[in-house]
Amino acid sequence: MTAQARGRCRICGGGVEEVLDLGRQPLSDAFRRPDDTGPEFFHRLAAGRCRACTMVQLTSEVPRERMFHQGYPYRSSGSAVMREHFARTALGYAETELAGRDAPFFVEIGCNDGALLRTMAGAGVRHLGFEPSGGVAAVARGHGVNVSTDFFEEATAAAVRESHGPADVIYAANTICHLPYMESVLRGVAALLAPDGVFAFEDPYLGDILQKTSFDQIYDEHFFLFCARSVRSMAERFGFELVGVERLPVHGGEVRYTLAKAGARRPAAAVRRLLDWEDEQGVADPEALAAFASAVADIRSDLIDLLRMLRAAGKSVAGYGATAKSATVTNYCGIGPDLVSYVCDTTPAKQDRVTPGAHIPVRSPEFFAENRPDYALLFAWNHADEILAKEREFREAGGKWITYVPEVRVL
Ligand code: DWN
Ligand code: SAH
Ligand code: ZN
Repeated sequence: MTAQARGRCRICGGGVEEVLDLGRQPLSDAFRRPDDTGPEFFHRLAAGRCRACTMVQLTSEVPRERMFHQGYPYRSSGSAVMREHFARTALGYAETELAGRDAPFFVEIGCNDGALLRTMAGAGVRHLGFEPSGGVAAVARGHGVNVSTDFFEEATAAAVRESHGPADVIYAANTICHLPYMESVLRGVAALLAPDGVFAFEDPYLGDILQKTSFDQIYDEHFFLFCARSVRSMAERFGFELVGVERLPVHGGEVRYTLAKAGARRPAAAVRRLLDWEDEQGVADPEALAAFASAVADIRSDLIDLLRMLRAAGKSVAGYGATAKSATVTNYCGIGPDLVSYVCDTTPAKQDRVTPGAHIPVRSPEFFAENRPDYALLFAWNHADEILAKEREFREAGGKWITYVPEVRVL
């Protein structure tokens, strides 16, 4: 199985024009054993824009089983802020959409370790999570969450409609943008969703990505970069209507889109406001994307210059957070263990491995405490508040943080 180059939009079949080439990249979550000398999978990572529907998307596709499997390492519950965000999200639906319904049914696509559904389980709400990555699905089950390890798509969604009846809410966080086979997914949603139900999903927002030049939101798993305009067009194509949008501060800026079956609900005023704002800003315009691509190249040279200068001055640098995003940064910029000697991360399945492509060793936070570098490169910049608060001592002892979002800076 190799990556499939397409050149055609995965939503509407229109022509896709490449806007940013991020070069040869590994699978962003394929952390390797240090002694593994076997071949490593690489693909060419590039983003493009559909001339017809404006959807920004990767120009080639990695087979889903290569990314999402038993050993998929990412755990949603690794951040206290995200645990809180998901608990609040679950309670919000329990108190609004689900309240007053007879035996309501809540479905989550990509429930991972159950960060959100454990609250539903705890509240006794009928629920089901789809999670094909078996390792994290088992963690969710350990928290009392009902999980199917099928990939959500038309056939698997229809089967759940048969066995469980319609869903009142279908929710997904950081998952819908991972699914190139969108037609099948939205047919599945149409089959499973109750006539007056809602389908809501939160994903990194193109408007924020452009504003912050956060090009590391582009990697194999993130197939689409959504904005309100492209999501509205996608929704309408498959018999839905975009009825709600909400900007969220998590993961560097996301939008929660709410879709309903066409004609079932009145769109909130916020939808028009965000669409107008996107028009004013030119969020999905080719010019904005060209400016983004040139800002990305500037960040690469600034970051490499800084790291080389620090090495020449005899300073030590470690990475903080072995994120999927950091695979794009290290492999695009050519950052290896010579410039960043290790990366510290709390995830057990990443520790004592090396990062994809760049092969930087991953170590525990305890190792970081005992082997303090002069500088820490914040790969998990989206969790900056949480991390800087918990690592206050690093700074107090003279340690410095480096970030590259929205520009290369020493904090
Ligand atoms: O969309 C996706 C998002 C939700 O999660 C997936 N495709 C893959 C993954 O992307 P990521 O790896 O870039 O996500 P995070 O949440 O930025 O990853 C943070 C990493 O940093 C994790 O490996 C955990 C680690 N971490 C840490 O070591 N100490 C995180 C925090 C908050 C910490 O204090
Ligand atoms: N919702 C979590 C996890 C996001 S990572 C959070 O926001 O933190 C994306 C998750 O989607 C992974 O756990 C992956 O295994 C899962 N996934 C990928 N394809 C899927 C599909 N077709 N159906 C359901 N889950 C899927
Ligand atoms: Zn299109």
